Amino acid sequence: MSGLEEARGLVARAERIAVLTGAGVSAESGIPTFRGPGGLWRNFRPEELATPEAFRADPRLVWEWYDWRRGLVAAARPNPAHEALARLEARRPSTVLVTQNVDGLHEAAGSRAVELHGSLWRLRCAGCGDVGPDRTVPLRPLPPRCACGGLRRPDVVWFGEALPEAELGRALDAARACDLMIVAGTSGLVQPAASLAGAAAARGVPVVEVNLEETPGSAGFAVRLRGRAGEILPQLLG
Ligand code: BJW
Ligand code: ZN
Repeated sequence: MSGLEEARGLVARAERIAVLTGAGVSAESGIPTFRGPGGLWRNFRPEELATPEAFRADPRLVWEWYDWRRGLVAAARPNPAHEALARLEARRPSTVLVTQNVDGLHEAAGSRAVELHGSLWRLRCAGCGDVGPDRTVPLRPLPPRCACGGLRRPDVVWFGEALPEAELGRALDAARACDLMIVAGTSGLVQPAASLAGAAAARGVPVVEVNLEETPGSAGFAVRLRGRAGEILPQLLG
């Protein structure tokens, strides 16, 4: 039996599926992943830009990166991976889709994803904490300011910052309650998101990984499907 057939059997038998997605799921929409080829922007690594320290030191530089990414995403469309997951959710309402992505493409495909790392499309004032939607592309002037005079930042989770409590709670509940987990397009390097699949696997729950390559967690997963999420997920989920 091929890995794909085995995984399709797991999906057919599962009653509560949890899905964790990462940047690889949006790669086929033309959005660069963080690590690996194309993950660099002007020779900076994401770890050098996605931090509160980087924002304090040079808010304009950090905003130029986010403004560039907002432009890419605004011109992008959900791909067959997002669409297959949205169909799964519609067919099986017990499915919980958790994403590390901040691009909103799951939502654009019709999903109600739990956004663990926030959203590119909300701004938060670093001064007064006011949060609001903003889809302006390009955003000018950079960095944008709040009426209170404080700097606005993207409402995303940077390294060293806590994940939003409600979303993390829902993701942990899903990892504890699921009887199948699908992990797609994530390197599994960033915590605490990466630990969700390990937690499910430790309970004996089968984990199906969809990725172009091996990841540090691969060895503990029941089925490993190598290839593009936009090709594999539609075959896996029907
Ligand atoms: C395809 C494909 C195709 C490509 N088809 N596949 C425990 C141990 C060690 C460290 C820590 C720990 N706990 C916490 C930490 C520190 C840190 C961390 O994890 N560091 C590690 C790097 C070592 N974590 C944090 O700081 C987190 N905060 C925290 O824990 O706070 C604690 C706290 C509590 C209370 C008070 C205060 C603090 C926060 C992490 C935030 C991460 N933020 C970012 C940026 C978000 C905003 C933005 O987008 O700009 O999130 S970093 C970046 O990485 C982004 C992503 O969501 C995240 C994960 O990346 P992802 O999605 O996996 O992408 P890639 O590029 O890594 O991988 C793509 C994969 O796709 C690859 O495998 C490809 O092969 C594959 N692929 N094309 C299928 N077509
Ligand atoms: Zn403010």
